[in-house]
Amino acid sequence: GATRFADDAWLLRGFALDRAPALQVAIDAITVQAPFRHMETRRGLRMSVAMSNCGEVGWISDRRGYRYAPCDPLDGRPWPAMPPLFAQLAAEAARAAGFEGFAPDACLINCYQPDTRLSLHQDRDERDLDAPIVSVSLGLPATFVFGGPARGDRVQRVPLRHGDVVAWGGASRLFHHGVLPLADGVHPALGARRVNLTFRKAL
Ligand code: MD3
Ligand code: FE
Repeated sequence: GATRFADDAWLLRGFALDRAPALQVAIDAITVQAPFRHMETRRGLRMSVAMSNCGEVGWISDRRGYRYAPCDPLDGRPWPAMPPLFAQLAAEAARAAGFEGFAPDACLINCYQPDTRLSLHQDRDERDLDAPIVSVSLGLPATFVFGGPARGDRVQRVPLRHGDVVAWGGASRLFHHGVLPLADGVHPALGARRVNLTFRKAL
């Protein structure tokens, strides 16, 4: 079932579990074309999360800042297409959380290794802030931190495991969030890493 952990923020425990092997095959195919890489921030810091994308546009960061781009900057080719399996899962999860008609055009693929973290931030580079965001966790467990509209708001910690799906919309869409440093471990299917798919309507 779906658990609400904030206004318009829903945790769907194990929602993607039966599709995890197929998702993994698709992720492997995408990251042969568009390998995981550590992007640079505007300030020149290397992000500890390694990233790739599929879909019409992909999220990128470099010395010019953050944005969505139609092509992979590593080779100038379009990002791999979003597999129907991905788009279907994202739409189903959004519907289960009460967001009807979600059609993502971008999927950011984040790869965490032990010690990798994602510091508290907001996602505000998307044109349509009314569309929800859906995220799928695979591999090692992580602690998701979820705050509020202001950076200093108190945070809740949500443990995310292999196969969990979270959907955010409405009020919580612009809330601050992050991921605590990944603990050491080896996942039976994915090895020593966590892979997170984040589905967005960016255009
Ligand atoms: C909550 N990724 O890529 S899940 C990100 O686990 C990101 O890799 C995390 O935050 C991860 O930007 C968290 C996805 C997520 C994405 C957007 C959100 C959670 C969100 C926007 C608002 C609230
Ligand atoms: Fe985010």
